[in-house]
Amino acid sequence: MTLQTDRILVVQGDITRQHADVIVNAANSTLLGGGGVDGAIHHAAGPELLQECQTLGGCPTGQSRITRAYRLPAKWIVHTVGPVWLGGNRGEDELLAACYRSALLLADQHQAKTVAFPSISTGAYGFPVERAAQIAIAEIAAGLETARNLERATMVCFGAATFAAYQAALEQRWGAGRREM
Ligand code: AR6
Repeated sequence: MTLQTDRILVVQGDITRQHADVIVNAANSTLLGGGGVDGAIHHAAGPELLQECQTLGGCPTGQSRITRAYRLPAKWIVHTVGPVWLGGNRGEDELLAACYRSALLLADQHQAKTVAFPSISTGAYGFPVERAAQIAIAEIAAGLETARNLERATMVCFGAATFAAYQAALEQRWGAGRREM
């Protein structure tokens, strides 16, 4: 399933299978792996990814770091650290927006044309997915506008509920968009 405008695609699938110049990882501040999409990316990339991550010294919430992608069908992995949802009054919205901004900037600085995002913070970190989707789509749209190299971004949603939330956010921003099933 796909919903797309000219530069933003929302798909349902597994991000480790995406052929994009940059794949974004929803990491934690240690950058040393974990469960969810982080675990899937480390598993698919292979042990060299952890070795490189061990040299980075972690990453604060809202910021991003870049590594090679090893066995993934991508050139780079941008690891970003989403906020833990604490009720919505602890700067979570701004921190989540900062994740998308910093990830897009790093990808663009590395001459990426295409980038694939998972739904940052909406799994283990508990960020409400509808709210996260609005922030993600707004920041991706703004980031693509100012990018020098980036042409397209794909939101890769793991489940149907996540896909529906991002599809709704994209439709809300651009009307019906173009739907391809
Ligand atoms: N492809 C795309 N999306 C996926 C995949 C996949 N292969 N696997 C899971 N998701 P989460 P967070 C979705 O928990 O909330 C980790 O342990 C998942 O269904 O991976 O930012 C880190 O180390 C959900 O929609 O990330 C951190 O400690 C989305 O990815 C912590 O979890 C994000 O869920 C980060 O929590």
